[in-house]
This record gives sequence, structure tokens and C-alpha cells, in this order.
Amino acid sequence: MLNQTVFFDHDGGVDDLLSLLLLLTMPDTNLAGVVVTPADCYPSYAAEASRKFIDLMGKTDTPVAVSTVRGVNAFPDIWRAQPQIINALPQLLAIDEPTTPLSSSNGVDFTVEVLNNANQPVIYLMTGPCTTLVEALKKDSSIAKKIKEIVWMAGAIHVPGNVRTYTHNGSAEWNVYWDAPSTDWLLEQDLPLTLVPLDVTNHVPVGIPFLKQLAHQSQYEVAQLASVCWATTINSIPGYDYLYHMWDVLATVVVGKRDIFTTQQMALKVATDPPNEGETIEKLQTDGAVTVVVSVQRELFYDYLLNQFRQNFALAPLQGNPPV
Ligand code: AGV
Ligand code: CA
Repeated sequence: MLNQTVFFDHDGGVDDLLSLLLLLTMPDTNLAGVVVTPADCYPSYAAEASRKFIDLMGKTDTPVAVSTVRGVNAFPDIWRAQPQIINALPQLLAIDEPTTPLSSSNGVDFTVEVLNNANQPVIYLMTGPCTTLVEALKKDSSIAKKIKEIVWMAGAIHVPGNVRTYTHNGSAEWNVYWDAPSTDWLLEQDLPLTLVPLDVTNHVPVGIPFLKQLAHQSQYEVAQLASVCWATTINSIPGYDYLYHMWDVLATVVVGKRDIFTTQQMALKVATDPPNEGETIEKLQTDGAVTVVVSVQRELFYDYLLNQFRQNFALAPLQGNPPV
């Protein structure tokens, strides 16, 4: 038994929401709270989808909050709207008003409160930019002692990045590029950080063979919802640059099943100016090193997902009243 507590800071992409669903399937993992960072999403859409996922999985005592932090470089609008597609799925539409509470606190204050109230140090899983965490640490540095480990999907160390804009040279990963100065600050702190960069997530694209295997177990409600969520990402497949990967889902599996990964210690710095703003660069010296996930046993990763998703909802789906 893992018997661990996780705090989840995500930014509302479809794979962030799939990561939430996956976390909620882990029986020995207690979710202390969820904060939505308004980066790769419009946060009200992402908070609604998050609360409804939590409802479906029956963990309605898990509070959700919205952060109002701002990054430096905005995500494309078309990506930010994606969680609204998830809200339009029948499983979510059938819930009129989610039971899972939306905190009245701002996401930064919420993060400070939840961490301070945690009775044991938590794993801080982060699948968007680090701005909410950095603001929370700046507001109350004592929360650091409540963080056992930060597991963060971010960076591109020895591979190209995924930012494609006019003045950028393509070396940065989006979660870092959104707020490179905060990333720089975070790396300067002496915190237990485990990074899941594009170097390893490039090995787990969303592919039809996996979706087919998942479809073959769609008698399970959770598997079916996951299938449909991934299907909404297929429109990003035709262009090479827009291939959708299991970025955040891979980082979430680091929390659930650590023994299928290998890691290395690396000291990193971040560029904060054009043309490579947000590039994560390995330093020669080893002081201040962080843990970087460098490989995954791919078959075991996909098997783990298939296994976790063989579950039904705790809440009966389609319980909404028919329209009159
Ligand atoms: O750079 C990967 C991060 C992950 O946290 N996000 C998506 C994941 O949630 C940004 C991103 C890169 N390419 C994308 C992204 C795409 N084609 N669509 C949406 N978001
Ligand atoms: Ca994300």
C-alpha cells in the first residue's frame, strides 16, 4: 500500500483532466485538494470538469479552487477552450450542479491553507506551469515542510521543445515557457523536485492501438469516459508538432507506480529571455541537482492505465432529470 496524500495543481488540458481521473482511481492515494492554474485552460471550464470528475468517482470531500495567477506567455485560445468539450460529454452534462465544493479562496491562498492543514507531508503533483506553487511559497515559506516531493511535468532537456511562435527558436516546453521567471525561482530553491520532461513523455504518444485496447473494456464506465476524453485530442494529430502525448498522465503514473521508471540527477537552469525563453538547460556542475525521469517501461505503463480504468463510477451516471 502506498498510503500517500497528493495535492494536485493542474491547468485543465484534456490530459490534466485524465490525470485527475487516474488519481481518483488510486485506492491508496488520498487527494487533499485540487487547484486549477489558468494556463492551458479557461479556469472556470476546467474547475467545472474537475468537480464533476470528482463527483463521478465519489470523492466529493475533495475541494477544488481556481488560481488567478498570470503567466508571461499565454497559451493558444483554442487549447484553452478544450475543457469545455469535456463538460459537453453526457456523463458530465447529466450532473446539474456538482456536489464537490468550489473553494471561495483564491487558488494561492487555498494551496497555502490545504498544505498547512495537511497532517503529513504531501506529494505536490503539478501538470501545468509552477506559478501557483511559487506564489504560495512566496506567501508562506513554511508550507515547504509540508511538501514531501514535487512531481512536475515540465521541460525539454536533451530534446526539442514544443513552443512554436514567431520569435521563439523551439527549444522550450510550454509549462516552463508560460512563466520562465517562476521556474527559475523554483529551481533555485532547495526543494525535492522530480521533473517529467518531454525527453520521457515523447515515448508515450496517444495512439490508436492503445485507444483500441481501452475501447475493448468500455463496459467499465471509467474506461469509457477516458476513451472519449482521449478521442477529443485526436484533432491535434495531423501536424507533427501538434501530436498529443500522455504528458501529464505519465507524471501521474510516477505518483502511482514508481517502479517502472528510471531517473537521473541533473542540475538545471532556465533561459528567461528570447529567443529560447523557457529552455531548460543542463548545467555542468551537480550542486542543486533535481531528479529527472529519463525512461519508462512503456508496456507496463499502458497496462497500468488499462488496469486502473477498469472501474465503474461511484455515482450512478445519467442521473439528471430528463428535460421537460
Ligand atoms: O507541454 C505539455 C503540456 C502538458 O502539461 N501542455 C499539454 C499538457 O497538459 C501544453 C501543450 C503542448 N502541446 C499541446 C498542449 C497541444 N497540442 N494541445 C494542448 N496543450
Ligand atoms: Ca497540463
